[in-house]
Amino acid sequence: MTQDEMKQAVAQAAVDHIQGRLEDDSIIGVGTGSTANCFIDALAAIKDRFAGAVASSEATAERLRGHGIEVFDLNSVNVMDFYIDGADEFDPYLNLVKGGGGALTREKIVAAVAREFVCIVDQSKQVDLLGAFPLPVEVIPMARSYVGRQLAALGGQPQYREGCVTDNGNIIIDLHDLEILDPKALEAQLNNIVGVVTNGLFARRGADIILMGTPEGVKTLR
Ligand code: ABF
Repeated sequence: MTQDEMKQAVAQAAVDHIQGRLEDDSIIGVGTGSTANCFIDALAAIKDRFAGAVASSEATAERLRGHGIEVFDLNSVNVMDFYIDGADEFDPYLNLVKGGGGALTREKIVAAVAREFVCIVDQSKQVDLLGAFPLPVEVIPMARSYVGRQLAALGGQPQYREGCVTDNGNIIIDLHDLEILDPKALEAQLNNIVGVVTNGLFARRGADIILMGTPEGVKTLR
């Protein structure tokens, strides 16, 4: 099974996971990235079974609309049963690193609203300890140098992501070479640096369930 086939398999598994619990007025939170794109394509087959979606990025909104799925502003949504999104890394406690695609802030906001966060990944994302994937930090542009110095003081190697402007008009600094021993504490610590908008650790609100694509089929981790 190729990596793309594993992504398609977990995308379909996510549709199977939610479809029995959808109502006509359900709104689904939808993430960003190639695995989330597979989910959007699979979701299109049941688009008449729910009201629409909230998108975590402009790219996702465009893909949803391309399938004829209505995209709602999050501020008009009170209840969201599911958020479905990929990840760059996950550990045995379902803590995640996200934001390789640059959409971390909107992803974290939509995930916060959802009752259940269903994370869809292929097995390449599974790690014992987070941190091999550079941790993305979204930063207000004028704070770039200051935040970079603060991140270096934590022991990692901050690297400005050249040419990347987020959907919110901010920049990304990727923090390399940091072993993340306490994801919840680091998530809070990073958020306390002035100029940081958010960071790619999803530990305080990690995944509720992970659907992982493997060559033997989709595994469910809770
Ligand atoms: C988003 O897409 C992310 O937060 C993560 O950066 C990325 C994973 O992408 P892919 O599914 O393409 O590996 O979910």
